[in-house]
Amino acid sequence: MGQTLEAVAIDYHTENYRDAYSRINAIVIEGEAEAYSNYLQLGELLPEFTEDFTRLAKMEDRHKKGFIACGKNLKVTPDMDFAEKFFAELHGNFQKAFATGDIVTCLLIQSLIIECFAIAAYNIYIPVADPFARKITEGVVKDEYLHLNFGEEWLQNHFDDSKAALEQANRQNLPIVWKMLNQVENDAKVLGMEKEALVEDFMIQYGESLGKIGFNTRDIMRMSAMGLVA
Ligand code: Y39
Ligand code: FE
Ligand code: FE
Ligand code: FE
Repeated sequence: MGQTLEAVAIDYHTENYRDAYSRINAIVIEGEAEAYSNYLQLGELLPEFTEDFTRLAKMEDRHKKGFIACGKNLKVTPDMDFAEKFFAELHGNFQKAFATGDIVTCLLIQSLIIECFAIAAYNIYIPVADPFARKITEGVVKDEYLHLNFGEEWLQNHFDDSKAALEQANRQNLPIVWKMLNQVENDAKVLGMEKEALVEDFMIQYGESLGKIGFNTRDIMRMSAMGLVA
């Protein structure tokens, strides 16, 4: 018998799939909710851009609603306690930075790290998603590129004054992302998403962003490897 090359069909209705989905879906819902409030807070820190940030925040709120619908469609109850803990460390660092008016760290956490994490996750998810979630996620990921772009542009325009703070914030926050990824590695795999693919997509996106902002290749290598362990 000759082997045929075709995608392995995923059964979206198994207990195993729905259990994993209850955590991944919750993470995405919580992430979108936090992104909403992060952008409103960024709008407070940068009054000349309040309108822009409010627009981005509204998109995040729409994303959250879309992903809530994806969970409902699969009759999954999102595990929001898990998701809140999942984001706690990054969320805490954003709040600390906000409290001291540290715009650069807030932008690095939300607009670079979290947006690149979202772009990687959504791009890897789309080909293996159920048809309903695929459609929603395709719409969402387009917005995430706009969000990433907005942060990149501000940081590019303030690169000389932000460089040191960006390096420090990267050193503090990038290792948290790798820990987060390890926590969901198994659940992601159940959904058809490989950790290696997620890391690769994140690295490409994040590295490209650092380059656009003004870092050289050597900086990018050093910064994106920060805290990465196997
Ligand atoms: O800007 C945004 O909309 C980001 C909040 C959303 C982040 C979603 C985080 C996705 C991580 C999923 C990990 C699955 C393996
Ligand atoms: Fe079905
Ligand atoms: Fe979003
Ligand atoms: Fe976003």
